Amino acid sequence: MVDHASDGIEVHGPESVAVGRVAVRLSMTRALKEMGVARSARTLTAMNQVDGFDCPSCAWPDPQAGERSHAEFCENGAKAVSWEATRERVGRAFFATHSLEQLRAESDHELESHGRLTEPMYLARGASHYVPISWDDALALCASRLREMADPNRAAFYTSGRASNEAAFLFQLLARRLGTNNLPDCSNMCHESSGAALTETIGIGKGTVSLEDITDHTDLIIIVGQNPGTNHPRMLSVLEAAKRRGARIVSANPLPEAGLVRFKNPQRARGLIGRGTALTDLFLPVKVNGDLAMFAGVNKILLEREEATPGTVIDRDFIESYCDGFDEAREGLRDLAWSDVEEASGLTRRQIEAVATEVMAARSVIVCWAMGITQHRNAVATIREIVNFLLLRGNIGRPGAGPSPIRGHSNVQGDRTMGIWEKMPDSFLDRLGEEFNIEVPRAHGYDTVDTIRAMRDGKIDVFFALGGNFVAATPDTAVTESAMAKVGLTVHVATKLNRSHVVHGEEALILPCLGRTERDLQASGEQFVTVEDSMSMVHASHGRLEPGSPHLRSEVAIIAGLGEALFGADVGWRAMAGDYRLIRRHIANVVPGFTDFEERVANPGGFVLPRPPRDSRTFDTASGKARFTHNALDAIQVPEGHLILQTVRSHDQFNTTVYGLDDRYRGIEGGRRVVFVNEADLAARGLADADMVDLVSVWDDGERRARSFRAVAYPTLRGCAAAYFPEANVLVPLDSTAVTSNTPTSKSIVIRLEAAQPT
Ligand SMILES: Nc1nc2c(c(=O)[nH]1)N[C@H]1C(S)=C(S)[C@@H](COP(=O)(O)OP(=O)(O)OC[C@H]3O[C@@H](n4cnc5c(=O)[nH]c(N)nc54)[C@H](O)[C@@H]3O)O[C@H]1N2
Ligand SMILES: Nc1nc2c(c(=O)[nH]1)N[C@H]1C(S)=C(S)[C@@H](COP(=O)(O)OP(=O)(O)OC[C@H]3O[C@@H](n4cnc5c(=O)[nH]c(N)nc54)[C@H](O)[C@@H]3O)O[C@H]1N2
Ligand code: SF4
Ligand SMILES: [Mo]
Repeated sequence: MVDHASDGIEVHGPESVAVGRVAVRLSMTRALKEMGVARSARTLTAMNQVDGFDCPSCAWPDPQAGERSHAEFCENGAKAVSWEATRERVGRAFFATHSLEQLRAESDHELESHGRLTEPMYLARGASHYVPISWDDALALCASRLREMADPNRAAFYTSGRASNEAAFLFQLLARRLGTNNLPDCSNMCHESSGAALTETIGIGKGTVSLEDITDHTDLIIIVGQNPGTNHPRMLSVLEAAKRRGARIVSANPLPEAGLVRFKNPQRARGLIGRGTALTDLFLPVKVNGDLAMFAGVNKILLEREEATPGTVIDRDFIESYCDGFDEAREGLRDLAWSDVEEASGLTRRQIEAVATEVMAARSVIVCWAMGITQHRNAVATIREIVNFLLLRGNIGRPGAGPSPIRGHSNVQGDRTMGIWEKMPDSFLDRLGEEFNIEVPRAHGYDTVDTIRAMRDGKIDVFFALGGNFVAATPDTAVTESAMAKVGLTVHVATKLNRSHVVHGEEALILPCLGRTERDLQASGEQFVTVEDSMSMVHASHGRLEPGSPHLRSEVAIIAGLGEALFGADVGWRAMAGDYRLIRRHIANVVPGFTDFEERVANPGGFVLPRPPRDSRTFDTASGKARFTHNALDAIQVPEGHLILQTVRSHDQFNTTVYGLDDRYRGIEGGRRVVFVNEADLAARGLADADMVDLVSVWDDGERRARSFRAVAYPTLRGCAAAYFPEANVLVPLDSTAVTSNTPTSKSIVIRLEAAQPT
């Protein structure tokens, strides 16, 4: 990991107001710089429109087709498209003059800043530079390395959540046709814990809430472990609409995030004047990883109040008709000691009682969450406790109620639906095998963490990534980077140069692809692709801009080209690449909920996938009922003098894509190597704001060090700290993962601060 400069950082302290949608001036400055005037206008007006392209940034849903404004995007969406539609190019001349050694010395921000990739590039064994290679040769080389493997399980196929449904479906078909379920994806590091907990308890691995549930129906929205002002900015306008209707908002976060506190809506005339709308009615400064205790505490109070006045608090009819496991869960909560709840949550009993009071006043409740919940050792237990919370008052399967994990990448949810998962159920694999008349492997494959282990142990010959930035996004940077070097061939389908292209296997290929914004012309004419948002709406996305280079290929064309190089005519690779309707026809036959796919996706705004718990209170679990669970508190043991570090996104990044070095809402300017710590915790260590420190993480296999961070005194709870991802990934031990979901614990790393050692 190359460090961003840590000198020259300015710190202004956190802001309390966030601006949703277009922070006009800021997003336009960035757009004009990258794209120029005409391209900016053409690009931004097509974004999130019915006949335009889906914002490639986050997975927040769009309003109904008739209810969209002309500028249906936020500041960070504008940054994402500007970054993709930039006029900068990184072509063969650049690679001829930049050695791998030079490129490895650049930061993530610098690498991507060089611009869009233009043609396939190849790095031979032992070579110092990438050189151009034709598409035919690149695909033939990749195919022959895959064919030379002793076992198909010596390949791994990684997907980042920007891939379209069509590309993702073809990609999993390719892997399974080859004979492996090694399909790790970014979701393994993201909402895997949500999928695991929800599948077990309500029989579906995603949320059950729609946009109208928030805007029109719910009485109370609980937002935990999420920073919408930065990561899902248009959520703020939806929350504002809900508030104006009278809904209330409770949020819990170790950091007082600007977007949770107040919001100025720039799309309303009075939006930018004044102090904005106060969003959160009750804010809980919870300890990092304290949410399980908090929800268990709320549930305990609800049960106590029910006992005091039977028939008034919990929904007994719902529980009796639709749930099981209630008695065991109730016993567990009865035995829970308040001292443990307070200790683990960092909240007082009184604060937790205030949440319970809000809940009792609300007929319908929605819980939204993101990475602050999923990336902990006991993440799955926390989400199961959230489900207990919802089930107690029948807050599922009726308007304005339910679980709403807010997804990250724009199509990460769709990729899963399409079969990007190392553990797809047999029912899906059966249909896939029948549809294409192929033998489909059944043994589960590697997820992301297991892929790194396999690489490290010399068990991977070919690593093929459909987007993403594997070495920068994954934990334990030093371990992962050296694991990558043990792979025979690494292949990256990408739009921009990144760290995973310069930390490579023995041989490497970069295959440049079209981005979401670009026109996709194939044999049968212009194509569109489809995506699924966080609320299970599937809709079309039409690229509008001229491709960044005449040599770019679509992701679909690249995968189909490799399929043909490997298997010949076979399942009809070339035909599918020539006409994406053929892929959608196969999807309709294989993936549940996609009947009449082509017709339904022609609707402006698309269609919603079935969600049985919402649609009919049907729960496809082992028992056929929604399941209450008992979840023991499992606080992290923090040795004396240590802190729990969580890693967050700044306002100026999309995961490993670092647009700039500011984090406006948290008051940071010009640098990313900062660590946010409570002032008293600094003082207790003889430190003060602006001191330079090393972060040292402790784990049972030894210590890891991230050097030279500027300490920032910040209003986070005592005992907690925060730093930016991916700079802090070096501190996350590979083996520190969530129980059941195997998600790296990027939000709970035990560290201590040491005065910075000279490097
Ligand atoms: N602009 C922009 N948009 C993005 C992304 C991006 O990088 N940039 N990334 C996309 C992706 S892939 C994802 S997954 C989402 C991520 O969206 P978020 O989950 O909002 O992203 P993080 O920055 O990881 O923020 C985690 C939040 O949880 C809080 N938190 C940390 N630990 C705890 C805890 O134990 N309990 C509670 N209650 N809160 C906690 C943090 O203080 C922070 O506010 O955003 C997506 N959208
Ligand atoms: N410490 C820590 N680590 C984390 C997290 C955390 O909160 N803390 N969050 C985790 C989460 S939630 C996630 S989702 C992962 C993200 O992990 P990834 O999805 O692997 O990473 P990204 O940074 O989103 O990928 C960026 C790259 O995608 C490529 N790209 C962009 N657009 C396209 C496109 O249209 N097609 C193709 N083929 N390539 C494209 C570009 O080359 C760009 O460099 O990181 C995880 N890692
Ligand atoms: S909220 Fe997300 S999807 Fe919507 S415009 Fe902003 S970044 Fe794009
Ligand atoms: Mo994510």
